Amino acid sequence: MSGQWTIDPAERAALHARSLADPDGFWLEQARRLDWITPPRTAGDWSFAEEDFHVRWFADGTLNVAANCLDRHLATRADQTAILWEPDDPAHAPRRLSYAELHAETCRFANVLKGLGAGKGDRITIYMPMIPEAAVALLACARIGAIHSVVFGGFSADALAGRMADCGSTLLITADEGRRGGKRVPLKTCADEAAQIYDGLKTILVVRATGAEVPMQPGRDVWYDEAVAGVAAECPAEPMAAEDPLFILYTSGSTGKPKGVLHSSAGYLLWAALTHQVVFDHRPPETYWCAADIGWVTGHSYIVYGPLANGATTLMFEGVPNWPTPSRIWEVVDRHQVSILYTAPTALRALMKEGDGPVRATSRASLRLLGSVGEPINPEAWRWYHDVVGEGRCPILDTWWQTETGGHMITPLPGMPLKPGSATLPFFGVEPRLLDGEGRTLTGEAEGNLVIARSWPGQMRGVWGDETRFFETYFRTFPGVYTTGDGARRDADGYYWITGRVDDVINVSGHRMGTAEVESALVLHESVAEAAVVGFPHDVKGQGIYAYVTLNAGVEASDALRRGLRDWVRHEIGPIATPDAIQFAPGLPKTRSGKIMRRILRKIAEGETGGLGDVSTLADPAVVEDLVANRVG
Ligand code: 6R9
Repeated sequence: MSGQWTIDPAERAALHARSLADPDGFWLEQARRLDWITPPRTAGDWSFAEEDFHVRWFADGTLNVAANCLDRHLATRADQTAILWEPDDPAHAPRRLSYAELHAETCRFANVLKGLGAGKGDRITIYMPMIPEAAVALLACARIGAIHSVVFGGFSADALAGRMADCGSTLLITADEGRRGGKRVPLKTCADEAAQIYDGLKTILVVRATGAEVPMQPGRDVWYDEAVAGVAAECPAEPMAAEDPLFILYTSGSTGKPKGVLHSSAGYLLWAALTHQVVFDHRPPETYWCAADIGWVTGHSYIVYGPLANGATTLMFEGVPNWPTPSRIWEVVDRHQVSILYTAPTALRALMKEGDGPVRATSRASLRLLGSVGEPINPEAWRWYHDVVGEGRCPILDTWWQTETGGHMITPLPGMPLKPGSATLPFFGVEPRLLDGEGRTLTGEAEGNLVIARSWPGQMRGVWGDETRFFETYFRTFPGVYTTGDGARRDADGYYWITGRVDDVINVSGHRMGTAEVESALVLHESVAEAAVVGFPHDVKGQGIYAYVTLNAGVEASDALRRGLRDWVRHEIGPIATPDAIQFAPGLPKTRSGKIMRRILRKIAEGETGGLGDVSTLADPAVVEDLVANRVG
């Protein structure tokens, strides 16, 4: 160890260079971080070329992910807290599960799943609040080799049903209710509604979280606490091939239907564990807190798999950062002496609005490192995080990555010189490139499409149920490289600055939302003829959702209808998809071939009505004048 941090900038550069020059040596060495049943002799085996497209890592190795997160720690840290749970209501008591307890609980849960007929390769959907049983459910699936598909608890019954149908889940794990910011989330009610829509569901396993009375359908619904009574706390971990799928996670893309991103067992776990260890310079048994939800990839990699593989004490928070007071997040830091905090810019911007008082009212002396994820962090929020929250003492780790990448890709390591708003440099094994619109590689200082020129162990392995979609979505536009969908700029020091999505995906409060998904929901409404959705800058959410809606003939535009449409989208997808602005538009700007000109719609939503650019290809230029005149702002 040199100085305060484990890896200094010179070592970082040397390790990165080696990871690219000798990938097999580097990755086989790193693979020793995991506990293998059969250690691999091969590292990466991949080709991004269309005729020979494949991605495999450590393919001859076998292991079990849950055993890596639990069993191997029992000899050294059985009594250390594995999961430290902070409830929504600060008046309620926190819960602590030691590694021994988490192991026993996972085994019991796994045995219950087996008792319900689940096994290797089955898809199990998890729709849970942020309680320890959610993590236990993930680990229990991993233990028996079932593939979990977590659906964020804020998604609607429709969204839940669609995701279960897509991957053919017959078993759903949920809870009676969840708690968030003093409110109740009716999970079981939504699950019942989803079961009405998707009839392939055979069993709903219900964890008692709040104790609310919920209807139970005999023959289909099972209380977890009843099923687990008397069940053994030992369950052998299923040996899995490195490439066996660990989970599916649905994410939004440019098309209307979310895709089931499929991750592997070994490559994914190694990526989550290595990045968690190196980027956060993690030192157990210090308390580490990733304030995401388990429903997103950040929760998978950095609440559950990475930290537990590394023997961390991982804090799991049921609530929201600003309830019951705007000091809550900092109070939790003090209460549990958190060393590493990992959160999203949208949360920071919301808290920043409350001023420095709620932060200064707390100590935060335990903090050592501060992480950021989910969207570009604006320099103002970066400085506030650094100067006010961290009192200038903690490096800010602005980690750029995606559901598809499994873990961090472009990120600082502690000790490196930082620049507010830059995700800095690529992680080990990552080879970013910037391409212009024609696919030409840009060198030196440049701005363009961010692509990754080689495979890495944490890369997604496919889109569930669609053999060609993985290649078509990520490798068709620019042959031979992985297209991220993000734009980036590289400065004179080689630092990367992510500029945001270049496709039809918008980033609302750090959550990905496909514009086409919101449009599909809107046009399902009986009053709507056509809809076009774009993002616009929003001072807290990063981007807001702006919807242009053309009504059916004879339907009158009104504020009541506007509210109705917002509720409709909430019901169809979930609250995160609620449009911030709805503009009724008699017509949309289209080319003569009928293609909606989103560039123009984006400009109008952004309020940049002065420079609309070339509108000469429009079928009816008068449409634009009407849109500008009736902009909702
Ligand atoms: C981990 C996660 C991925 C998209 C990604 C990009 C944006 C994430 C970022 C960032 C700038 C960062 N994004 N981290 N942009 N700086 N540090 O968020 O996954 O939900 O799949 O979103 O989020 O646009 O393409 P996911």
